[in-house]
Amino acid sequence: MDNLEVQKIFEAYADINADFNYELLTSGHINQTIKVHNQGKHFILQQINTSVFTHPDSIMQNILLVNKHLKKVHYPHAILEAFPFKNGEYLWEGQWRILNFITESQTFEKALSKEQAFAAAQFLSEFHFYLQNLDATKIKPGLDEFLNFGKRYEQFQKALNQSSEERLQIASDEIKWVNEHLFLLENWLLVADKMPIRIIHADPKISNFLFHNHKSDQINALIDWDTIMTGPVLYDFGDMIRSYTNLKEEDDPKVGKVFSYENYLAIQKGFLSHLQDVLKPLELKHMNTAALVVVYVQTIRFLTDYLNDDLYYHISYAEQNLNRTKNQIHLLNEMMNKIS
Ligand code: GN1
Ligand code: MG
Repeated sequence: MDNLEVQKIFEAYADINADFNYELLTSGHINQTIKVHNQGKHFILQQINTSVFTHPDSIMQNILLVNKHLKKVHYPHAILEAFPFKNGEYLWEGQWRILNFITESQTFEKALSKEQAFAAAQFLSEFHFYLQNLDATKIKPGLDEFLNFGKRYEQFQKALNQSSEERLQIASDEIKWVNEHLFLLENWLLVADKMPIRIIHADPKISNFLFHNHKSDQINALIDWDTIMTGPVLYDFGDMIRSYTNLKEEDDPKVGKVFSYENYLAIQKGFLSHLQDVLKPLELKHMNTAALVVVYVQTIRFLTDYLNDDLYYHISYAEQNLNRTKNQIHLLNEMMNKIS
C-alpha cells in the first residue's frame, strides 16, 4: 500500500488538504486499517478483506442499520459511522470504506485488571440491551457459516489431510490435544440449537473496545461491527472471556499463569448487568459451556490456519498461528481447572 494509492482512494471521499497524512494500524488479523488525517480531522480508511468477508455490501448495510437503530433508541455512547464516497456509495472498488475515528481513545491487547474487564463486559451488556428490539431478520448474512462450529472441526480434519508433513510434525502435540478435547464442542452442540437467536457482535475481543485515553476502565466505544450477525449471544460472552481472561498476548506460547479467574468472574457479572432479565434460563445455565467452546473453536481456527500455511489470519512471523494455538490451549487448560 503506497502513498499514492492511499491518497487516490481517500480523494474519492474528500478533497485532500496540505495537512493530509496517514498511518497503518496493525492490530486486526483480517482487514487493513489506515488512520488518515485530513482537513484537521481523523478518519479510518479500511480495506475489507473480501476473501473473508465475501459480502461486503451486506456488512455495510448491517453497520448502517445498527447505527440508525442505536441513534433511534438514544444509545448513550459513541458509535461507528460509515461515510459515503463522493459518488454516494459506501464502498469504493467494492472493498474500501471510510469510517469515523473515535478520538481520545486507547486500545489494549490484554486486560490490565478485573475492573477493566468488568467495565468492558458491562459495556457489551448495555450494547446488547439497546439492540434487543432491533428486528433480527433485518440483519444480512455477511460471513458464511461463521458460527457453524461443527464445520470448523470439519475444516480442521480437511487441513490434517492436506497439510505438509513438516507442519503436521511440528504441530503434533496441538493436534492431539484438539482431538482429545472434542467433548468441549460436543457439550455445546447438545444445547446450541435450543439457544435464542439474537443480534450479536461476534468479535468482542479487547482490541475492539476503545477505552478512554486517560481512564483505562472507562469505555468510549465498541468498534469493528463487521461480524454483527444473528446467533447465540453466549458467543459474545465466550469471546469476551477468551480475550479478557488471557493474561498473556494472544500469540504468547508460554505455559503457566495464562487464565485469570478473577477476570472471569468480573466478566460474568458485567455481562449480566443489563441482561440478567433478558437472558433465558438456558442461556444463564450454559455460560461456562459457551466460554469453553469459544476458546476451543478459536484454538481449532488458529491450528487449521497453521496447517493450511496461514491463509486466513495475518501473521508477522512464521510460527505465529502455532503460537496462537498454544496460547489458546494453555488458556483452556487453566480454564478447565476452574470451571466446567
Ligand atoms: C479475527 O479481524 P479481527 O482481528 O477483529 C477474527 C475473529 C477472531 C480474532 C482472533 C472475521 O478478528 O473471529 O476471534 O481474529 N475475525 C474473523 O483474534 O474471522
Ligand atoms: Mg473483527
